[in-house]
Amino acid sequence: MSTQPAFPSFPEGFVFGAATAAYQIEGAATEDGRGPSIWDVYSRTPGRTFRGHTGDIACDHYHRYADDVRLLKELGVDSYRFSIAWPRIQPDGSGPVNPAGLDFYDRLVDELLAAGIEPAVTLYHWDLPQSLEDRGGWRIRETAELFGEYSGIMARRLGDRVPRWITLNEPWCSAFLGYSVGRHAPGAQQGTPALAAAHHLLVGHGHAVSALRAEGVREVGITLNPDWNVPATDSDADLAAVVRADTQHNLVWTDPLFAGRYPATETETWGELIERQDFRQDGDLELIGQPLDFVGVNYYRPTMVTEAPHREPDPALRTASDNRYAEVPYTGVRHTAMNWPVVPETFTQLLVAMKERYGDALPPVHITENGTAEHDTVAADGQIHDTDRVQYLADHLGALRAAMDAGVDVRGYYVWSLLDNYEWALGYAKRFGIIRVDYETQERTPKDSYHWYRGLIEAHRP
Ligand code: IFM
Repeated sequence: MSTQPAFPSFPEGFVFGAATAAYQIEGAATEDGRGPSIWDVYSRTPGRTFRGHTGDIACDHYHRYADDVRLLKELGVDSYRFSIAWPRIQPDGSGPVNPAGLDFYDRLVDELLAAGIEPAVTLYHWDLPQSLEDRGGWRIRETAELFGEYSGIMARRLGDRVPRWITLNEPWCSAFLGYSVGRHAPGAQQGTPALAAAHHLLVGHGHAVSALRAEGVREVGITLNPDWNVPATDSDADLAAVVRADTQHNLVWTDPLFAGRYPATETETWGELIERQDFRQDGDLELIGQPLDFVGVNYYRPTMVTEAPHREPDPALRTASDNRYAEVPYTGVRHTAMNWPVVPETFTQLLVAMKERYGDALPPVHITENGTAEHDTVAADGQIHDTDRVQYLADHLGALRAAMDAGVDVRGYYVWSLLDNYEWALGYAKRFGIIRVDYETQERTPKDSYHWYRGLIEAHRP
């Protein structure tokens, strides 16, 4: 019999949770008046996703949400983080509200509350209504304003029952994977427009904060996915490459949010692409930098970077992700099914570094995602003995505890993910769940990691 890793211990009141996102689990892509999102269009475009996988059915959570809430209840979590699909609420991204869309989230929230679980809502987890993309998407300011309106609609409907609100999930992915790398919807590969998108996402966050505050909701925050960039060598060139990587991944968000400024290293990072700043307006930094109750941090792995030449020498053709650095393999450690290096102590280092940079301006932290995709198999006993995932979770929770001991104010942890689900461009090939989903039958099977996490939560019950 294999021994299970010991449970790290957390203070009383620490929130244990699990997380998902709408497009990754809901399915029912054309049901009850939902409009198309950029992910519907992108995933249906040949060659964009693994074997053409789409979120059309996903985990069929739209119909099975009550069963999934039962699994959450058995897990014993304090809180469940899920996202709202904007195109279910406003099929065209603005204008009339779709009552059936609101009703679905109403039912989900009530089911959670009846199970004793606090809902934590993410307003935007990448599924922009396609009609807004057709008008310019996040490249234009109007999208940010409309995001504020939609946030107000949701707060008015659910604000009486949802205590924790997250405006955006990982805006780095929306701006850079979506508009410069092109590996996420809408699949654009651009320069300055991608930087405008990053800025408008922050402006949208600011409008959402104002709307949520106007409705008096309890806690408001944003979820970021800061990178821990490690230089490949200690050469000056590699250290400078880390500064550019940090600027693009981290400072572009955290400096405006927590220091009221744009990063001092942006010209060094983007050169000509950031010269024209007409997407910025007076008052934006004040809007963006409104006080938050928490910051959500999603963390999975470190990145090793080295200096590299521009891939595209002509600035007019260059994308915003072409910043003279490249990722190199992180050797000597285990890698997950995503080929991500497993280095738990970097989780501590990242959180401590954020605290050192922003001091008391850094709000309390919730880890809104952490977890791993592994090569799961169903054993002869019908179970999934995902020992690598259990070890990953134990080690990262231990690293989180070390950051707290070093003075970082962390209030909660949400495992990613409750269910195996649609991993974006990688389709259903990667399994992050602590519950296995058989996509043929939609059968759910809790994995060993689910049982381990339940034990951890149980061990913290007063
Ligand atoms: O599945 C994603 C999630 O949607 C956002 N954060 C990272 C996860 C794993 O890649």
